[in-house]
Amino acid sequence: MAGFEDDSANWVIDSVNSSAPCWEIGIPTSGPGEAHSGMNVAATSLAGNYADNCADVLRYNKSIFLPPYGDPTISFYAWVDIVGSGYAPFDYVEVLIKRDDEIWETVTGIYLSADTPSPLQALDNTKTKITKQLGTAYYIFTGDISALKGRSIEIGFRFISDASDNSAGFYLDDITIYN
Ligand SMILES: [Ca+2]
Ligand SMILES: [Ca+2]
Repeated sequence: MAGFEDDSANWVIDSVNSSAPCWEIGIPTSGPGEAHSGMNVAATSLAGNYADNCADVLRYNKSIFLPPYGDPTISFYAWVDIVGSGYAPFDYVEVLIKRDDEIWETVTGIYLSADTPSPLQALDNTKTKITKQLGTAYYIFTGDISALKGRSIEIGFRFISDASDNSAGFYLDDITIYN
C-alpha cells in the first residue's frame, strides 16, 4: 500500500510543534542508512537524531474501506531506536486509526512478528507504543484492526517526544493493510 516511493504525495504531516520537523519522507542517512525497500522511508529524522517536543501525525490522506469479513490487519516495517522504557515511555510512536468522522484512536495490540526479538524489546507494556531500541534491522509489526471491519478508516502514525534526550529514531516503510 505505501512504501514512500511514488506514493509519497499521499502522506500528510499534521504539524503540532513546528519548531522542527518530526516526520520527514525521503532517503535516510541516519539510523539504518537505507530503506526497507526502494529508496525512501518516512522517518522521525532522515539525518541525525529526532527533535524534542514532537507530537506530529504522519497521515495517509485517503480513506480506506475495510471489507466486512475476515480479520483486517495493518503491518509495517520499522527500524526503531527511541529513548524509552516499557512503562510510561518518554518518546514513542503510536499507530492511529480514525473511523468515519470520529476522533483518532490508538491501535491496541501491536505485535512484532514471531521470528523477531521479543516484543518487549520495542513495545511499552500496553502494546500500543513503539519505543526503546530494537537493534540494527527493520522488523515487521502488525496491529489487529478487525474491530473496524466494514468501515472506512484513515491511518496515521503519531510521534511523541519529550523535552530532552533523543536518539536515531523511527524509520517506517512498506505499510500494508490485508485481510
Ligand atoms: Ca520505501
Ligand atoms: Ca526525549
